[in-house]
Amino acid sequence: MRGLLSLMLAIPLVVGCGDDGGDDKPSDTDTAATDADDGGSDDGGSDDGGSDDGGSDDGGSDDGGSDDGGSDDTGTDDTGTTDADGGPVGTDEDGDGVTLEDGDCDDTDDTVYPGADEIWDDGIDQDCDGEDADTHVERCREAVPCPTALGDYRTDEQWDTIAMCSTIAGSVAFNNRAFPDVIPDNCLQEVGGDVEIQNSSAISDLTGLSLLTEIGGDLKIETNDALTSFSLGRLTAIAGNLNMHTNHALTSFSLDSVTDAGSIDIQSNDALTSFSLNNLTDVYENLAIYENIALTSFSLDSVTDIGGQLRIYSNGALASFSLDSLTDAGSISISDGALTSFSLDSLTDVYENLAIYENAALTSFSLDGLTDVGGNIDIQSNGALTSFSLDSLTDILGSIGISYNDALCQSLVDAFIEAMEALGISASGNYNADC
Ligand SMILES: [Ca+2]
Ligand SMILES: [Ca+2]
Ligand SMILES: [Ca+2]
Ligand SMILES: [Ca+2]
Repeated sequence: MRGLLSLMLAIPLVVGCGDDGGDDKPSDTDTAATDADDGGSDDGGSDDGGSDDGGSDDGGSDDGGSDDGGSDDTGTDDTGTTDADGGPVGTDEDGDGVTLEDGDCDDTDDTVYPGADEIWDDGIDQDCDGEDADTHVERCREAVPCPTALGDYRTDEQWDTIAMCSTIAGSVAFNNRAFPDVIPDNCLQEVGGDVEIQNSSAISDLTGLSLLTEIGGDLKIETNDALTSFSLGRLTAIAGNLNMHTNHALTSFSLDSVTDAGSIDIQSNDALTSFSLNNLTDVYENLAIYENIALTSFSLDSVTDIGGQLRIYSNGALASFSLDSLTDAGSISISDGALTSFSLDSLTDVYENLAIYENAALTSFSLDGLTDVGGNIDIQSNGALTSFSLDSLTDILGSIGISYNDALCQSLVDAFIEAMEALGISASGNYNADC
């Protein structure tokens, strides 16, 4: 029955460009060196690429009883003759007097070894104690939790009062400020309420907040005309919403330790070309990405669940996106004029509606893992669409409507409707191409 449900013209559906053939995530980002599944066999525990390399684990640390330094293996030989950097086990390859096995944390750099002189604030751990020496971190070693009563912080004087606070229970706001051009370094790690950075014309980065690990409320970064990029690499939790909008100079941001958030709204950042939320797995409410006119692609390939709406629309230049681990979403709406492909290869369930409409450049799509839709499926006004496939669809509470797709043959729509009706699914399709 699966074949009957495909709707195709001469162009065959190709799911996931760049699939490396044997693995379970056909995304264009996976490679044999980094993916959990290389070459179609199992490297989650014992076997890599079909040839066993020692009987233990080459997923991360120790291969065949000979430690390769805690990093990944080279894919060649880790049975006791080659270590992580490709040289023989037990040799001091950079000549600094210490081998990997004896604790050289970078055996390709002779300025890095246990006991080496640490250079401050360069991002490199020279003395192999596990971290770079960081003035900001060092100054905040004496920081203390501050009481709830301190409340919100909006002026220089208020910021001075929290300079040595490691946690506060209230919100912090840095709004409506022309100066200074950076948020002062502070020691905040946990903020119980919101963190707001809004309407500030001079702030160019957020390094002053770089120690933040948890936000109990929302993170709002809105209408800041000079903010060009930022990274909050320690931030793991945003209990409320992430709102990023109308930052006209913002070209990129990364929040790579954040694992979950309430809603995420990325909107009207005119210069945004990339963002990175590489560890985000759960969005409890909505994920919306819209009207970011310079954004050409994005991937959120760790996201597995979106409790509310997924909405991608009106970005204008967005040619592709992928959410390849997403299995469940409340509803999905995709409407973007430059979109030529999208990848939702793990999607099985949409609890309410699925709408794909007014994607003028989209020629085909496949949602072959989708089995259940709690509402309607609407495929409408996609002017270039010639094929799609919904090969696993078995259960729809609402109906399927396919209309005003000017390049999609009505005869194929009719065949699709017939196949749906044979499954007891209500479907209709009108005003498609007469071919
Ligand atoms: Ca060495
Ligand atoms: Ca070294
Ligand atoms: Ca250093
Ligand atoms: Ca160090």
